[in-house]
Amino acid sequence: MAETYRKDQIAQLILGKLQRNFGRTAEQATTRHMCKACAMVLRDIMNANNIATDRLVQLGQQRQVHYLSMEFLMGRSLEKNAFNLGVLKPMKEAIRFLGFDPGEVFEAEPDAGLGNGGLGRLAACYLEAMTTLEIPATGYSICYELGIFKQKIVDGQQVELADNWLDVGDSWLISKPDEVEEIKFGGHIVDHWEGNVNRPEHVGYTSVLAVPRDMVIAGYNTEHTNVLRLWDAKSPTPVDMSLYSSGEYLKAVEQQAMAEVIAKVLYPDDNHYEGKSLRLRQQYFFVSATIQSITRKHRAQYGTLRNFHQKHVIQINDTHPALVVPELMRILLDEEGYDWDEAWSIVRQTVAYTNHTVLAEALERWPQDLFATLLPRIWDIVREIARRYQEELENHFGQGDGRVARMAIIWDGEVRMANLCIAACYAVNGVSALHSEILKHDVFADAYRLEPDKFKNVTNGIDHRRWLAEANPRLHALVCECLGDEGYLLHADKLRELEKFADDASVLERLGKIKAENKAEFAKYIETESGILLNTDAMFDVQVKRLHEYKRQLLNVLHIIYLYLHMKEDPHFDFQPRVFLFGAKAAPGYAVAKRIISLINSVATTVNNDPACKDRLQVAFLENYRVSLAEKLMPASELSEQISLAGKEASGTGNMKFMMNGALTIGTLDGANVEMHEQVGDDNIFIFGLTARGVSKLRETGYYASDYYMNDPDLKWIMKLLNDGFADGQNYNDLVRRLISGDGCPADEYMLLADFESYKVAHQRVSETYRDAKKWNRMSLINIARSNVFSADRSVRDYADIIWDLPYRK
Ligand code: 26Q
Repeated sequence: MAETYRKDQIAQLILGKLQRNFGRTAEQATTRHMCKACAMVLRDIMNANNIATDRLVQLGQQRQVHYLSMEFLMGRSLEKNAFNLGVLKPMKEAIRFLGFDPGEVFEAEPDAGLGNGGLGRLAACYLEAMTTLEIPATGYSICYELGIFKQKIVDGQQVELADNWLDVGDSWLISKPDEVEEIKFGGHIVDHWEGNVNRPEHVGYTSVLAVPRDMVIAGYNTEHTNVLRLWDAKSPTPVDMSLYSSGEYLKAVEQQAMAEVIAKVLYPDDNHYEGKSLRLRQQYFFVSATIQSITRKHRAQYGTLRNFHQKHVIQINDTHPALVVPELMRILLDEEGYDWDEAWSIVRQTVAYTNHTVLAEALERWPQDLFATLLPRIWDIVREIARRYQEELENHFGQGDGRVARMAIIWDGEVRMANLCIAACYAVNGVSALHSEILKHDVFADAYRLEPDKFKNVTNGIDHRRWLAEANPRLHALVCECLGDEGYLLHADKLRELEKFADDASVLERLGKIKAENKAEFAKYIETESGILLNTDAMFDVQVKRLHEYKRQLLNVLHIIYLYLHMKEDPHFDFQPRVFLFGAKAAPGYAVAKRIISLINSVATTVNNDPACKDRLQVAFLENYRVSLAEKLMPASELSEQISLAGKEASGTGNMKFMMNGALTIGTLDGANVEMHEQVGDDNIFIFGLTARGVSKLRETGYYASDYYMNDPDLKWIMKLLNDGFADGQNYNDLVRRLISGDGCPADEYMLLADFESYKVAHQRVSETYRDAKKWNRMSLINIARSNVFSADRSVRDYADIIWDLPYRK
């Protein structure tokens, strides 16, 4: 770093911000003022770095990455940016010097919750890693006024509250009104033929303006910066009564309404597609603004778009930004006047697609009528892409072949976004080894046979600076002491050297002590926030993630009920004390998921108030699980529940955060769990349940959940309690029906009953192991040491090597 700051300099800068922006001295300032002032100080430093970075990238004419995602789940930035800029220590001292507590100032920052879960958090980790690796990259998304809802639990049920993050969060943003783009919706296309060249004209459309609000991203120990460009929606015309007679008045009202609603709120559906017109408008809005902005800058620098693919790679985060394909075509055809083949060739060398899910209900299939009405020119282009692709497929496979129908881009009145991406992108990747294999041999098997080289794997990773060094300072200190320096921050592979201490009794003891201290700190936080007293002598057994049936929180609950029933019946039931912690948001429209939240709370009420469970069994539902809560929880966790039905979880990234913080995993061979298992071996992880292949076979031969129920007295006992109801008077016979008889759909779709026995046995192994603290800590250390491969730096290097063909900092 060229410039470092001392405490007194930072204090001066903060005082200046307080005075100029809020007209206050430090004595008059609130914690919130202080938080905003600190953010502004760092933003100035980063802006200066950003101007320098921009100049260098332009001069070097380097190839750039554009990472398009409907979600960036950034969380908080103040402590993170200070850490990366190397000013955390002096900034904390300055805050203290000005009479504030740094911890309280950091807590005053709201999470930037511009995402649902895994896919959004991944984008945030990758932006950090790309910056640290000095790759010229820009993230693009929407500046949602309301991020993911805040969750409250009232009488055991989820209630959603609006998340107004911008109040403090906008201290990080800088508006660039001069870089505004115009986005056109609706209307229709008039063809103008010049000889045999068509010049389509878009008429009668409604405009929305896209205004950039840029968030500068700091990398660790580098002056390189990148930008997250969040597009805000504005109306182009003020509503003016004097326009009434000209017929322009209604148009203006329409434009204003259209503009105001587009950037209003993030759709809270995770892994679930709903064909809402507003969602499609959001997608086109941010994609069109982004492509216009990139091509405008490119044209200004090079005077042509003919070399566009040599200077840019566009990575799309699932199919949500798939409209880049027809939008880039539109610009090359209609604005540059290129012919179809040249335009198509540029697009095909520029765009790469990452798939994040194999769940059928998450695949985007837009009704073609909606498409045609909302985006008439884009619809024309997609139709032509689809027509040519289909012709190609028919030439290859023959007409009427089932494969042509399966691979079609437009079929049965719907536009299939995944097929559009497969046709147009030069690379398609899955997010874990298992998931990438499933894409090749199952979901996209036809396309794989056609173009096998297009299919790649890049296993997900996490920002280990945030999730280890910053979130778990005690563990960070121990790691640095063992390794001799902080080198692992830039070279995660150095974590492997920790293994030299696998049999060092004093290191193992300290590891145990750190976990105990982190548990105590977390328990204190929960007590202040919610009044719940956690038993810190018991093992912290944690499942935190979005609530989804395939993730099987319900399997965890069935097992807890099993423990409870046995403990009540037999006071001598041999049992290792546990605290079961849950955290999960349910999509507001996902009724079954909400029922499962309610069940967890009913079980918690029952168990926690039963004297038979005192000091042995406790259940807690943590309200409003989010990035900043995860940062407190991961360091305190001992057992990580990763229990999805094999083949369903594309990767998982929470699993990696737990591992890096020394929790042991109980899990199925799903997603990245498979690679975690490969890293640590059978002895250092608790694997149970069906494999992905086993699941397929069982489905083929016929899966009968009721057989498992009939043959297992424990399952019968558990279901009886669910039917009879809990201490709070709630019963869950709807969930029982879903498991045993199906309730209109196949019974137990996610095969909980098939995996129950094996899960129970794995938990017994967990308990036995936990009794031997030294053994447990040794396993924990091995997990930490071998978590190096799950650093986002490794993932980003993989993207750079395999897909982007770009150099990076060594
Ligand atoms: C699509 C259309 C309309 C409305 C919403 C959506 C939508 C929104 C979010 C569809 C899917 C998502 C989110 C998917 C997601 O988070 N997938 C997760 O991605 C992680 C990062 O790769 C993986 O680790 C997880 O396994 C995967 O579930």
